[in-house]
Amino acid sequence: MVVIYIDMDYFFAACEELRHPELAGKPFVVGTSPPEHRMRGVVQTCNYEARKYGIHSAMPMTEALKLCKDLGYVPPDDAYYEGISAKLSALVRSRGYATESDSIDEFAVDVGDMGYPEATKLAGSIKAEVRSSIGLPCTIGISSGKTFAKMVCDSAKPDGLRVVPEPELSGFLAGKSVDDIPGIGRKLSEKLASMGLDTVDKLARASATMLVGEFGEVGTYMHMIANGRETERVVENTGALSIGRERAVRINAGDAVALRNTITDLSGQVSGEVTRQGVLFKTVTIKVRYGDFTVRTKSISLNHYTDSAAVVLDTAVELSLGVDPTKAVNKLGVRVSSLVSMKGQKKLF
Ligand code: TTP
Ligand code: MG
Repeated sequence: MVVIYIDMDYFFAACEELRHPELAGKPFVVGTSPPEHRMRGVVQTCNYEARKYGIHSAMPMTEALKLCKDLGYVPPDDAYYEGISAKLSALVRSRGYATESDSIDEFAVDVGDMGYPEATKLAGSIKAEVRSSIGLPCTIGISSGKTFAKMVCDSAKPDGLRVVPEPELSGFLAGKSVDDIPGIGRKLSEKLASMGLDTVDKLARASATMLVGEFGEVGTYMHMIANGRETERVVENTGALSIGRERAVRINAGDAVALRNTITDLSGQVSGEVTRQGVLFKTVTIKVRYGDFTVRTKSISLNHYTDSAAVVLDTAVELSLGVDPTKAVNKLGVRVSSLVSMKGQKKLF
């Protein structure tokens, strides 16, 4: 199986440069902006000029400013980024291959048993079209599975196109550190380092039984990846980015306890999936279907991305206060949307 993995470069910031060309070439960030004071916010992303100063996503704005005194700042405009993401999605999907997108700026395309030369040509034409018709740079990795193609893509940033065919995979992996494996975040890589496993090479030679004993399912995943065996498939989806859970119920909306219990359960399930997929969300929605089958949805959009389970629950509970207490309810749903992926945190190992 050959997978083409596309990840946009400094996406939100690149979108801003597209409509404000005067921003290009100078370091700037796109960051959350609490109404009281924007400098209390967090960096969402920054251009590569700002990265030279060590600035990165999720860094507090105050820290970023210490690293670069002349740092430019642009508030986020999610509707604009989502519009561009939808165009990208249509462009990538128009090629007709099974495509998975779990984040606003990333696409995994399963081209089946297409040979590497042909896949490289296809990737080159996608990259050129993203540049010519949307105006943005992206990086593309090609390899023998979704996780490997993503790692190849990460290694080729920015504005790169790199192919690592299966026979070269072990050489590619051997030079990597464990936190280059998608899903291995800081905590896990620190734990692995304390066990003497700081490189993919060492991880590959570690005992699978020991890794499973220590880390469960995650141990299997990292041992397989370290040994060049793919564990993840491309799961075709529409690119509609949300995570939701619904349940048929029979409650009287006046029964606040029953309503809250169901909302709590559903919120917990949604948060579990948010953690598993390693995404951040910005919008929480509840859906209520009343006994007469009328459906009502209500949403709250936060002013920042988060993966907090408490935020899902509190927002869903707040939204549920608007449920008509005189009616019966026969279905409830909780959903989060406006997703972005949190690099290195997938599955929160
Ligand atoms: P990424 O693809 O992780 O980052 P990027 O596209 O900005 O940079 P690159 O891929 O070249 O390294 O995330 C895509 C967008 O998601 C990013 O532009 C902004 C948003 N985002 C956040 O808002 N908060 C975060 O913590 C992260 C990681 C991303
Ligand atoms: Mg990106």
